[in-house]
Formats: sequence, structure tokens, C-alpha cells
Amino acid sequence: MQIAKAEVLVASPGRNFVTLRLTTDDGFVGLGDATLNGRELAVASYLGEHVVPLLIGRDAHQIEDTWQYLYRGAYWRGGPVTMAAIAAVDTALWDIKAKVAGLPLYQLLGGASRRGLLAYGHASGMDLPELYASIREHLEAGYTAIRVQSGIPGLPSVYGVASSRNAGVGDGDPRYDHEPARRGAGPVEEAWDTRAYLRHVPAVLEAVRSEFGPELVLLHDVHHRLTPIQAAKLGKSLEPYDLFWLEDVTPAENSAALRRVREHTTTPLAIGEVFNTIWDYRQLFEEQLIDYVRSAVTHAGGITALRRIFDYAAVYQIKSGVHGPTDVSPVGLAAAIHMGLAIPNFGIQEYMRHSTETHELFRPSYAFADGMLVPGEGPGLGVEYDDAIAQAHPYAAAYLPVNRLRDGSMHDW
Ligand code: KDG
Ligand code: MG
Repeated sequence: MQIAKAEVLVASPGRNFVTLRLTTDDGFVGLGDATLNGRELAVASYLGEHVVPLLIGRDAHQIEDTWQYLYRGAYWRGGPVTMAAIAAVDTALWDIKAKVAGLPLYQLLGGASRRGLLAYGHASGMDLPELYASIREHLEAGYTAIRVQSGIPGLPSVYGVASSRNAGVGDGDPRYDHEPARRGAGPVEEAWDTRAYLRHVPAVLEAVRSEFGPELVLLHDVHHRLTPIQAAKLGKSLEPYDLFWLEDVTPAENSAALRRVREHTTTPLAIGEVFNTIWDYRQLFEEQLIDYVRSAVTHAGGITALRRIFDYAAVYQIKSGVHGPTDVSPVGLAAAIHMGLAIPNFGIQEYMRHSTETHELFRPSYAFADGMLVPGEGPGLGVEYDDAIAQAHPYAAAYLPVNRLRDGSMHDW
């Protein structure tokens, strides 16, 4: 069974998505997500110029060999563009293999290890009343695990706080699919003040814990903004509020920073949404510096590569916590759901519901109910790409914001 056609599809149902569609000579179709938020066309071009010509005529069943061919064969290894492209090929080939077998993909990964995936949503508010309202909406929608992000006094906008007030969680609520990568010719500039953040956040989590009680699973994302000692101080100060995890406390390049954080706090740590390969995790796993792996199928080289990362993590009792913002397409999310159902060391799955337009384009068959995600039971990933809908949503340039400190210097966003 040979790959006969490989198409790179770019569409923007409110936000940009890059999808690879492979078709075999006997008519099986597989989809892979190659979306790199704010740098979408770089992956589309890498795929179109350098990968697609190598795929035509290859045996669609040789997933591992194709992965090695694209990874080793480029000589220039790793990096977000290359690994998103390889991920898309890998995911599409798994989709095809499962369709040929007539099974939902999770069955090829070892079958179901659980009834569903505990999923967390994103609650946010510029102030406490707005944040409480957002948490209540998530509870009403069935979430039992919620990420909490808050406005900071003195800062007009902050990462993770939906730009429209009272952003809802419901299917069909366009405000929920909030897009940190904003359309335009260049990035929006946000202001950041680390001391103001560190003063304010413990009070927010104390208030939320006391308002919503001990049962609710709470998470918080620092988005790579602190130095090691600032992160250690934050982790320690949040211990009384029993977080499920504190995410991305320090910039991802400096693995050793988490040693310092670990020396001071028992708050569980998650990192990895910007990692690309298993080697990025090596020190973190072997020194047991983290508790959860944040890589998405889309950004870590696909199902083949992420499965190896999870197995390596399991050696150290480290669990999955797959990245699932709305910039991972329903194809990437479906792949994560199939993996999460099967792997032994599943922890939690991030789940921001996509917009109605996005669901119309991809028609995913996974479902969310009672705080859990389940994949569909049809063959493959359970996602179908609608070309007619895609035509109505052409690509539009968009950039993630950048951060500047009060003196004008650049800071991690
Ligand atoms: O494109 C950037 C987003 O994927 C990122 O900001 C989302 O940090 C994120 C999260 O935890 O979902
Ligand atoms: Mg994050």
C-alpha cells in the first residue's frame, strides 16, 4: 500500500491550522496536524517543499521507517518546524493504519486502559468575580479540573486571561476559542511585571481554593516567565492550595533551573509544551525534576515519538499532561485522546473546546462528558476534513504577542 497523494492544507476558521492529508493508492486517507501557532507557513513550506516529494510511493505501513527517514535523513535534526512536519506525517500514517485495520486508533496502541481522559479547561478573569464566574461556567459544563489564570493589578492584559469578558465554555460560543495569536502584520506588545505577578497570584489561588473547596483539581500556568529562585518561591507559597501542577515556571531551555525549584517545593511541576524531542526531557526525567510531560503529538514528532517519551517518563513515575490549547487542531487533539486512553501513565489532558467553525471544518468524533474525554469508536483518528468549509476560511497572518518589562526590555511571553 503506497502513499499516492500528499496535500498540505492551510485553513483559518477563526485561527490558522495546517493539516497534512495522505491518500494511499487503494484510497485510504489519513490526517496529521502540523500547526505551529504564529509560524504556520514555515511548517507548510517545509512539508510542501521537502517532505511531500519524499513520501510519494513510500509504503504507508512503514511508520517507524518513515519517521527515522525523515528525522535522521534531514541531517538537521529537531526544532519545532521539522518536528511538527514529521508529526503530521506520522499521525496521518497511524490514522491510515487504523483505518485499514478497521479499528479506532487506541486499539492499535494497546487498547483502552481507562474509561476516559480526565480533562482540564481554562478558567480566567481579570478580577476575582470574573474568575469565579468563569470557574462556575466550567463546573456547569462538567469540568472537574480547571486551570486558573488571573489578571494582575496594573497590567492591562495578561497571558491566559481571555480577552473578552465572561468568555464562555459552551460549544458554539465563539469567545471561548480565544486566540492569543492575533491577526495582523506583527505581534501585539504586552507589558509584564514579575514582582506584581508574584505578589498577586498566591492570593488568587488562596481565594479560589477557599471558595470552591478542597476537591476541585486546580492548575496554573506561569508560561516560562520566572527565574529559578522566583519559581521556587512561588511553588513554596502555593503549597497550601494543593495544585495539581504548576506549569512552565522557568524558560524551557534551562533544565537545571528546575533543580533549584525542586529543592524548595513539593508543588508538582509540568513542562514541555515547547520541547520537540525525547532528548529535551533527559535531564528532567533522570533527575526526576518534573511530574508531568506537556508535549503534544503535534509538536513532539507524532504518536511514534510521544509514545517513546511516555514510556521513558513511566520509568520515573512521571505522567502525561498533554498540551491541548485550541492551537492544536482537532486532528492533534484526537491523536492525544487515543494515546491517553491507551498509555499506562496517563495524568491529565488539557482541553479547550474548539469553536463551532473549527468543528465544522474537522468534524471530530471525540466527546467530552462528566469531566472526561473519549475518542470515537470509528476506524482511525475519527476526524474528517471538509474541503468546502476550508475554502471559506483562507489563511490570515497572525502572531503570538511579545512581552516587554516596564523599562522596555524584552521578556519571555
Ligand atoms: O501557541 C501558544 C499556546 O499553545 C500556549 O500559549 C498555550 O501555554 C499554553 C497552554 O498551556 O495551553
Ligand atoms: Mg502552557
